[in-house]
Amino acid sequence: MTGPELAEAGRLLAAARRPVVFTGAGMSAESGVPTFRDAQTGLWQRYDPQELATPAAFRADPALVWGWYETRRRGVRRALPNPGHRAVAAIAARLPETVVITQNVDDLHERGGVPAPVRLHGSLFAPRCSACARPAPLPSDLPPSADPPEPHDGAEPHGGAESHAPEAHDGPLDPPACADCGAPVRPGVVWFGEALPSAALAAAVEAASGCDLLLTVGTSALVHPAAEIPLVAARLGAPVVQVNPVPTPLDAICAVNLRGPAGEVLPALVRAAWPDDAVG
Ligand code: BV8
Ligand code: ZN
Repeated sequence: MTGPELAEAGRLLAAARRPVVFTGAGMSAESGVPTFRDAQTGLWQRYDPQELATPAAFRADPALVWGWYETRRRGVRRALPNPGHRAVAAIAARLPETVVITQNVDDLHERGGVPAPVRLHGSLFAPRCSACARPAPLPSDLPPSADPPEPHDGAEPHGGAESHAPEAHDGPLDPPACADCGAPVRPGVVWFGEALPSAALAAAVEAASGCDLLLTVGTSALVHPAAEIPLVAARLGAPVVQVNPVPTPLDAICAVNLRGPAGEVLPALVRAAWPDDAVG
């Protein structure tokens, strides 16, 4: 990616001191993690993610919902951060006041070099009791028979049964019982209809209110209140730069819209801002 938009976005990034990087599912698409818009695979294609990701669905069929999250968690475990994740880490390394805010429940920002992103919607790696909220251990990842997993480097998922061990578990799975009260363990994510973690939401609003640039990457900006974070920054006069292959409701508030995949655009943006600091 080249051109005047990239040069302008590079200029804004180079001038920034307190940037916010706000990410959605598109950030991890090139790592092989399906976005919410992407069609589900296998058994799950029968279900709407927004229906499965609810307290009601878990109450109605805990094994179905737990199985879905276990399939997603195993998929993420096989995924690797892509050059976009590494470029975000490079921005944070160069500008220590950078705040990374994510809607994603994968751990690819951390594995990509951003130790503590603000997690608005929780994590696939923090199960807890659905009754007493006691943190629960992560289930062991591999059934005794499975071959060791092959790392997934952002290319399209490999073919062949053994590299798809998650599929072997692709289905309903009874959630473990809480060691304290025996209630079913649930994934540590925020479901539709549930409040966001107040500390994370407060940290996100504070960062967006004080930033001098907001970079929004790979989000359709349809889920609230997360989708309001870029609006907070724009309302307070910070330039907003969007990275997304397609237009979104945020286009109108953006100083620059970079139309392309995060894994290609973000490294190019870092090079445009700091030519002497090539990444990826
Ligand atoms: C709540 C965790 C109340 C679980 C998630 C105001 C208006 C309208 C509706 C509401 C409103 N306020 C509240 C609501 C209801 C609801 C909501 O927003 N509904 C929407 C659907 C209309 N919000 C809630 O329920 C929230 N809770 O309001 O509680 C309350 C308050 C107080 C007290 C009690 C209760 C909770 C919302 C959080 C739900 N949990 N995730 C899980 O993951 O299973 S949301 C989940 O979906 C993700 O975390 C993310 O936020 C969202 C998906 O959006 P994106 O990340 O943007 O991904 P998407 O697939 O949509 O788009 C991908 C984009 O990437 C695309 O634009 C694509 O073009 C682009 N792309 C693709 N490839 C690439 C790329 N970009 C760059 N590079 C690429 N390679
Ligand atoms: Zn419990």
